[in-house]
Amino acid sequence: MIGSDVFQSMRREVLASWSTGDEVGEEAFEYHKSRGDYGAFDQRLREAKAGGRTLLQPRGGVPLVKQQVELLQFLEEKGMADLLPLTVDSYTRQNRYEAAERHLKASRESDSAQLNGFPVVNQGVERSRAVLEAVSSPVEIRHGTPDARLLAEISYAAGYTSFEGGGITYNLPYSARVPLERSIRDWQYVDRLSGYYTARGVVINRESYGALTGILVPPAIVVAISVFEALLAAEQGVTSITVGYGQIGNVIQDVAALQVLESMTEEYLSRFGYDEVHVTTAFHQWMGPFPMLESRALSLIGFGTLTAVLAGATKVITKTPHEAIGVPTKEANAKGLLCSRLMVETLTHQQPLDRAAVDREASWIQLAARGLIDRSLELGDGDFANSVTRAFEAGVMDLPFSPSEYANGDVLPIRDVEGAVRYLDCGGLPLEGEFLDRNDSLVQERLESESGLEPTQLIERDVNYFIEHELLDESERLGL
Ligand code: 8ZB
Repeated sequence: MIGSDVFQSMRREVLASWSTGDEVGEEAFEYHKSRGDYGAFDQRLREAKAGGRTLLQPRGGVPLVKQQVELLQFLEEKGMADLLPLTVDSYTRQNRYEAAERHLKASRESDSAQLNGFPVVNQGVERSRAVLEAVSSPVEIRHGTPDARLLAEISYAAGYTSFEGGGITYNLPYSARVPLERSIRDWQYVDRLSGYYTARGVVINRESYGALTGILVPPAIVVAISVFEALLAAEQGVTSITVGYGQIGNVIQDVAALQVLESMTEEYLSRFGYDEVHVTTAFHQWMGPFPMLESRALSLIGFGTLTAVLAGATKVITKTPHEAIGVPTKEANAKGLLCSRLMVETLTHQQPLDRAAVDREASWIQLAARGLIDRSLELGDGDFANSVTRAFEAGVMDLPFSPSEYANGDVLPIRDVEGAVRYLDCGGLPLEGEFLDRNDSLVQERLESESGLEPTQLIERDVNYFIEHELLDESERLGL
């Protein structure tokens, strides 16, 4: 854990990096207590998990307070969201506060959205509080920021008690040239800050962005990365951790993956003595290319929720029928929520799956993930941050389709005939023996089933899994 003196001197530096940093101080704790919020987000997650219920959470962010309030109230009242988001704009994610300021000003002058999210740092503590105070559900800060130190400071001071991201999952899918070593260090600060609030009675929920690059990420890779982000967070005093997973589209594999994600995160936390950490799961509806056609988009949204409920996910991050187009209107956003809600209402407490098939798939994922994690731990000489940086350097950990220089990108995923993700090439991942034998025969079966196509064409088809139909049928793009 970062030592107390070092941490306090780091804080002074971070808070001095933009004017609104001045608004952060001791008063923050008084504020949380005055609202009676000692970790409302964590509380809601705990209740859901204990009751075997799956919560629904949309994304959503616009630059101005008034519109952000309208959006969140709409999602809460009309969309019946259980948990709310505050999605932060892209300039803030890049620490470009001057650019965010210009566009915030332009948004105010034109009374329209000139940013793709709410610029928490520029808006500062008071205005960020006004958003939180206008709704009754807990709100999470969602973004995609390799260096989120100041963003976390302003967010926690403003009263928010859940914060997405991590040193691996908010770097590798988002940045080309940010060294892992640096993003991990900056996120250790965020986790330390979260632990500091937690120790003072305000539990901060930290969510890892397990959807990663969004498409065809082999489950074992998601599990290994999530376990390390959980360990890194726990090491800094975080006690509420949500691990995430992005839908692949094969129900058995998705259910197995989410269950392994949860159980292995708990297992490794406990192995290193972090028994007090409470683990919950987030299931992301399909993060890849989305249908343009509303009927197909809603079907895919429902399919994702169905899978999440069968998997026992604590929450689902919902998509909208505008996904293929851009930032959704509040009405489209509510449609995604209501479409999802039907699945939650209907399927909770049903278990129509072939349990033996789920367990078989789960044990393969576990075997592979364990190989990645244990080999990485060996490389780190007892330091989790070193484990991760060295593992990615060596290719023992890897991420397909990452824009980052710090992931080799040697792993090539491909679907098997049932749509589950396998390895066409497993790069430097330490996978061997029966795991590879089974993998290779499933891949071979797929290659033979579509023998007219090159492997790269098959992968392209796998990425476009849910829009293939539209690519073929021109009429569907006409908005029918
Ligand atoms: C990596 C996350 C991407 C997803 C959505 C995208 C996509 C981004 C906003 C938003 C609602 C926003 N997203 N910014 N959704 N409001 N300001 O995050 O559409 O689904």
